[in-house]
Amino acid sequence: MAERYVDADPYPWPYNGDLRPDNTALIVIDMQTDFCGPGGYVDAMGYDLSLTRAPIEPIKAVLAVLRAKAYHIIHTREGHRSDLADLPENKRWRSRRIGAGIGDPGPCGRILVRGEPGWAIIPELAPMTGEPVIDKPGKGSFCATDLELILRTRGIVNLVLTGITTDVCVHTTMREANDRGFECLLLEDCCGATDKGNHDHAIKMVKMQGGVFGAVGRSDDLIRCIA
Ligand code: C5J
Repeated sequence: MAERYVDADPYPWPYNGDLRPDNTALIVIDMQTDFCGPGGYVDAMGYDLSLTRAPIEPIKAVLAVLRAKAYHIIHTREGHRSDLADLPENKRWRSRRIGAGIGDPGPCGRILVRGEPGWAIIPELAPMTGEPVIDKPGKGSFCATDLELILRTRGIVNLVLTGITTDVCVHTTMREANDRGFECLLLEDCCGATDKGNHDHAIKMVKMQGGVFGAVGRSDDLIRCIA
């Protein structure tokens, strides 16, 4: 096997140099209108949309290259059943407290409800035919989903994480994946948070203890490595 590494921090990624299209997946997390579009959940909470929109172009560039090289591509969406049977009462209560009640009507339909316009992945990053889309009721992509089964079935061991938000759904997914033995790379310019400080600290946390959850890289370094 010819070893291949992405220039990353705190170590060249993946740890063993075994980076191939068939054992590696790009995960695009929650690039939905509710998290980065006008009238969605994040907008209703009053956060700066430019922060969660910042990764759109870098993700688009990575998607184009990884699709062309036949890497696995997987998308996720956070959302709930229309009867809200999978929405914990405390999650709903907290969201209402900040003026963006999950399940309540808004300019993009019912907030974070499956099938509503706000819940859809933004057109710029729309999944292509054959790319799995994981619907998740929580922050982590492994909780109450078939993501792990799909990854194991396909022999995927390396995960490249992108999407929003860095400190919530991306971080929770990275931690879940790391504990399951997946080798994770977070692309820092392909993520965004509702607060710049939280984004920066979430990135820093990954790099502690020799890479406690994996490594952090940038889209151009990944593209250079695999192009
Ligand atoms: C949040 C997410 N922040 N996709 N969801 O509630 O990070």
